[in-house]
Amino acid sequence: PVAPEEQRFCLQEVLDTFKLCLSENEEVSLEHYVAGWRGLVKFLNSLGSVFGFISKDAVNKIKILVGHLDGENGPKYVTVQSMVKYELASDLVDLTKRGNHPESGCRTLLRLHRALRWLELFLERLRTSSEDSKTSVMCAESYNESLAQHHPWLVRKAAGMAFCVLPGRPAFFEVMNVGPPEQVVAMLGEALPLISEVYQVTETLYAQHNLLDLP
Ligand code: 1Q0
Repeated sequence: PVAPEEQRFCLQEVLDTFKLCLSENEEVSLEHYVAGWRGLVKFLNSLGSVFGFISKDAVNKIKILVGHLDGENGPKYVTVQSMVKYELASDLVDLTKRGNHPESGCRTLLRLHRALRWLELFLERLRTSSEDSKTSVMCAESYNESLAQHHPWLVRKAAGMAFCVLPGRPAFFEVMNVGPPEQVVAMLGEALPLISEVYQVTETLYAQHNLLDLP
């Protein structure tokens, strides 16, 4: 059993992992990327079981990527750049329809990458929101502008229902475990440029290799 404090989410921790993600030469470390998502999943889990179907999928994808990292070709998966290069050169990616490589690092990371855009939009709304703003509305708007475009109707419906039970802004800030609201806002201001840089670097890389629509 894991000690409760290990499960306790802390925004600072997530911020730190995203900081570690980008190296000086703009490469994205897969290990830290995955660690960032682990932290976010922790947060999601602390919001209750309604979000279980979301965190389960995220955990699944994290596991797939960790499997690659820990596998015999682990060194090829050190950065997102090296992963893309390796998987493409070795024909390990299903490019047009699902086939022999349903668990390629490229397609798996793409799902998280799209979710990172949602996170960016959502956190920006949270940061600039007022006390009486509704987290459920901010969350739904961000989702509709990003991830929803990649999800079938049923998933969109389920997600929409889950958003409705999100805690209000004060409780939400509380779970972030940072301190008073002003401090949360300040930390979001610090976190957002890092998250959007990681997003942009990945987006550009995927676009260059025509990987943005992997099945
Ligand atoms: C706070 C509320 C969280 C809401 C998260 C929004 C995302 C909704 C996504 C719902 C869909 C999940 C069900 C599975 C979908 C898969 O079909 C889909 C595609 O994969 P595949 O293999 O079928 O092609 N998967 C995905 O699109 C990946 C979705 C990953 C979502 C991960 C969300 C993790 C959330 C973290 C909470 C962040 C809290 C933010 C505040 C924290 C402050 C830093």
